[in-house]
Amino acid sequence: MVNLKINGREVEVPEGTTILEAAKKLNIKIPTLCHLDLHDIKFVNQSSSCRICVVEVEGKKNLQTACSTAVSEGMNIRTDSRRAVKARRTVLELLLSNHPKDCLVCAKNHDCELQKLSADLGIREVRYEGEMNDFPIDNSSLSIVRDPNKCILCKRCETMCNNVQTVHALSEIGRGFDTVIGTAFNLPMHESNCTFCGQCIAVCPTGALTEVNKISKVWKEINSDKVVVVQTAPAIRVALGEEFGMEPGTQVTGKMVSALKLLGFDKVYDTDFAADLTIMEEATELMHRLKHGGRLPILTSCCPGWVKFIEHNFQDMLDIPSTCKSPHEMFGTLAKTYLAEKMGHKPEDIIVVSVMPCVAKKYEAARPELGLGGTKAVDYVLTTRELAIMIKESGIDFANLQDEEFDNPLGESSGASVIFGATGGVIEAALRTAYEFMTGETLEDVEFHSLRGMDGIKEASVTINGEKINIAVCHGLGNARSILEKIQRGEANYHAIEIMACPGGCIGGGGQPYHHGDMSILKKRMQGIYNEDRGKAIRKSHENPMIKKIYEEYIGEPYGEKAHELLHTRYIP
Ligand code: HC1
Ligand code: SF4
Repeated sequence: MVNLKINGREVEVPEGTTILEAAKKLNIKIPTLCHLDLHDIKFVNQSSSCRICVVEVEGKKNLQTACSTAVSEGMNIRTDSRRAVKARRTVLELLLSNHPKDCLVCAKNHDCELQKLSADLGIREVRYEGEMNDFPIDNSSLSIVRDPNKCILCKRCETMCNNVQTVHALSEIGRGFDTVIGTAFNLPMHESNCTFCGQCIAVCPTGALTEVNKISKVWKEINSDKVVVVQTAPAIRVALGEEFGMEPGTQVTGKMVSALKLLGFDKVYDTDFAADLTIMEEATELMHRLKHGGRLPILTSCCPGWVKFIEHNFQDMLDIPSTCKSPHEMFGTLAKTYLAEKMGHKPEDIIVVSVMPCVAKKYEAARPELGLGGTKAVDYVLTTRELAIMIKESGIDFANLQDEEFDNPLGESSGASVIFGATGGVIEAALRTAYEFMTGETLEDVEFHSLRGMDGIKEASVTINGEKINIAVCHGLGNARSILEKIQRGEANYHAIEIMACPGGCIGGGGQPYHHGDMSILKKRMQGIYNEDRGKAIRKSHENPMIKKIYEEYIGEPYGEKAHELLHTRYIP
């Protein structure tokens, strides 16, 4: 252990602790911008590039960065000396001198850490006026807008993309004043190897990385003659409340439905219904592969960031993901076929809007192989944050709304579909159904706790009909890479693997309310998801009466001919 003094107070901490961490123990807050420690997923951005956290250390001529300087025995530190505070303010003013000051109209207004720090440090003027960068804005992709002029070179996105996701889409380019964080050869995002997972957006402290905004397009459709139907993903119902001051994990499903009806959507449906459908197809596909010696392991295919990752990086393995479309795409397909027929509309008269916790879904919706002839199955994707803006813009008092129910027939769902939103949930939901399909027996205990939680890779075995089925779950693309490499080396013996691009699964998606590095928020959302499952009368996808009905009325057999035509897809090397 190491003993030291901070601001005159003594503290004892383990060797290797940084000054920043030691100060936290004394409830002394040292401001940071570049630093981010998401220890639950072993992500630390310690680039020490912003220099905001400088402190005075007795005996050292220069100020030291608290985030990257380890404590030593007998250290005497002042975080609050005039010299340290003045230096911090100067660093901030220099950052602001080359920052577009369009906070009022910036997508990160109220969520920007640079803006908050300026307020916290009482900055009222920027004393330095000088040259400003004038980089082009990259809005080439369907998911992400990159504005290098707002980048403060903190490198959080670079660490997230390279170290956590192992995609290596972003890195520092150029020198000095002209430095930008960009793609290889500074290519537009849509020409790069970016998977559009959006995790760089989730950790960007400013408005340098944001989602492509579709709000005005959706308003236009709502106010047109078209029938505009909306579907909501499992993970948004435990996070949307945060935008209205509620605790993370609060279940706002009923209020969300009310709000969507007040916004003017003609019908409000649930992606969870389609998640149940996905389970019917995926569980049957697994059984088919087991019975007919098909290629194993089967990989879940509902996460578009993950699908893009495997398409880019493991082209020899494109025959192992399940061929199931993602639930919101299945929903879009059924909305423009089954529902259109039922409602007596032409497919082109129906507009499908998906509200998702994800920015990759925006890109996924435009994939041509997921379309229906000339029309897209899903026309627009909004993130949880965009929906919150629409609700605020309309003056809806969200917190005090009465609960309302989803419309039917595509609005009823089981608890199995809700847990899709948390890492491990898709495979847990599939097991609930596969077990009963394969054994013909009732699965009494539907909760598979070994598949839950924030561990990067989770494993479990389930014995079904005397056969041991080995399952793995991973979240975060770096974990996906290591498991796929294990399969390539022939060292893995799994039958089924769930893979989600975002740490935590969809609850931690790039379109969710910003967590600002507080991982307890993800855990609370996860808890909210499991609570919602526990509160459902039906907790197995195949027991959802609306699912039974749609197979009887329209689709026929799970994994049958019509199911293939409507609900399955292919992957593109
Ligand atoms: Fe997800 Fe899915 S769970 S991918 O994470 O399979 O986005 O919430 O909607 O489609 O159901 C996201 C969440 C979501 C799909 C489902
Ligand atoms: Fe990297 Fe994901 Fe951001 Fe693309 S969206 S740059 S893959 S972190």
